[in-house]
Amino acid sequence: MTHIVPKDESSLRKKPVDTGFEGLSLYPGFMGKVVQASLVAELMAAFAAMPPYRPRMPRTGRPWSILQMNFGPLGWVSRPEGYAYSPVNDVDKAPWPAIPAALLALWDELAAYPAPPECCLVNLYDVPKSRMGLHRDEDEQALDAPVISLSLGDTCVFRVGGFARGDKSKSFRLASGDALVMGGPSRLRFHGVDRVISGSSRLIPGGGRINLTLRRVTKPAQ
Ligand SMILES: O=C(O)CCC(=O)C(=O)O
Repeated sequence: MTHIVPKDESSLRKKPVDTGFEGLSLYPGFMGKVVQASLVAELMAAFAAMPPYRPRMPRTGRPWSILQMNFGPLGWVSRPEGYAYSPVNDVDKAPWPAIPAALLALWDELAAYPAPPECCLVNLYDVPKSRMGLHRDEDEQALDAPVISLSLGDTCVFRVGGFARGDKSKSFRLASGDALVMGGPSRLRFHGVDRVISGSSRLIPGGGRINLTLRRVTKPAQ
């Protein structure tokens, strides 16, 4: 199924810039301002019905510095016993809301994968010290599918490294509307968010950054 969303000025700039890593493609301003604003309104309505929560780290139980939520048939959750995908949230066992059409359209345009995403993990960087440590997205069976993320709101300093935690890494900025594809030989690179630059965008009421990460979890039926 093809998902249609309104096109705006971003259609003119849908070319990736060179990140220096094969399979890691950055599309600056991929989503234009009009679509970003309507997506934020849709997200806010969804958060009113199912509020984002502050997850806890496996083992230590320490709270994350970000809030999380999910859309889609499977949500990624961080629990004391480990990371998992779950069809319902851990708060009241309700199913996650459907993935917004604008994000399914983004996947259709960039993923080059024969099946839709099953998880849209929402990371909300709500306080100036919110960050995400270096990690790999490796809880999925479908490692042949890319991970695609969209940034909304304040710009962040995103870090990407190699295939071991201590490998050399480099950073670049992700601004509102930027889409990042991590696929092919870059699918399992370590990555994280060093910091968010407060006040760099006025998109989100009250400020902050929202990252939406689309993932295919299971292998599609042949
Ligand atoms: O917030 C970001 O840009 C990165 C999110 C991320 O790495 C993840 O959800 O695995």
